[in-house]
Amino acid sequence: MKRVLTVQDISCLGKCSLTVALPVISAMGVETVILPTAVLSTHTLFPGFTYKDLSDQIEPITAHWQAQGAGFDAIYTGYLGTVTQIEQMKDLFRTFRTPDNLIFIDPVMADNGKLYANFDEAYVRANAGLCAQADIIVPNITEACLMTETEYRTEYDKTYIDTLLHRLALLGAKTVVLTGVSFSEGKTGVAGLDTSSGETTVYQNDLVNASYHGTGDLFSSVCVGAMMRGRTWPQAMQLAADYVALTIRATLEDPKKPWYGVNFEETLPVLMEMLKEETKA
Ligand code: PXL
Repeated sequence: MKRVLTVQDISCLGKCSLTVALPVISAMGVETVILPTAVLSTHTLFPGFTYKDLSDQIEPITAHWQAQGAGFDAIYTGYLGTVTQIEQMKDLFRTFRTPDNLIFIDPVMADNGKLYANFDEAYVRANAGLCAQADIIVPNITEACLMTETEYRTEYDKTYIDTLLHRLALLGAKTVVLTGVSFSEGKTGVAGLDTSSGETTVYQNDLVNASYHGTGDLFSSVCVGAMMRGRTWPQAMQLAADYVALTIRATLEDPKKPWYGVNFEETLPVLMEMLKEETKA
């Protein structure tokens, strides 16, 4: 069984970061080791959230793992709270990177043209620096614009996305995937660039007209899980995009849906079927 280390916060209530990554990657048949960077009462879209920084735990926890000879087939970082923690990730990569493992970075910090609470320009620059260390990065368009100092647009064409992908590639990751990319009305999806071949891959599915918190974390978790289960990155991003879309659809049908996240718990059995189907194909 493959083993993933995922590093992100615990938002106790809110269906995002570790409360998504741990159940989803585990359900995909991949051991999931967690390193919580902070404990929050809720994610930062709730007013008045509490925040306990766990930066001082990162070094002793990883030192203990090292002493136990632990290793990881992938390291997946998501929401990190501070510039200090971004710097700590560089040390963590130095310690646990091997010639074969996958460094997957989701530079979670912004959406819809805006930074999340508590983040600033220094945080953006630090995240851009961290992306240099990745095998694969999966920013949304807002995060990509911030890191590449590109004007954020809600209406764009293929040239704009192509330019963004190539600017992201200059940050240094091997594969760059942009999420939330729509090339026609009623569609949304992802666009990726493999920097070694120069090949671009686009995947579009039907747009579900609702925006939900935590769907980026769901997308990344499914991508990492699928890659650990032997999928290529284009196969993984396609599976993840399809699964996120069907989960948003299922959530919309729930009369008691929460405002703060999607009902992935309800659709995990479908994800299991999708994984089986792909294995047969
Ligand atoms: O889903 C991304 C995310 C993760 N963790 C925390 C957040 C957010 C987005 O706002 O606030 C604490």
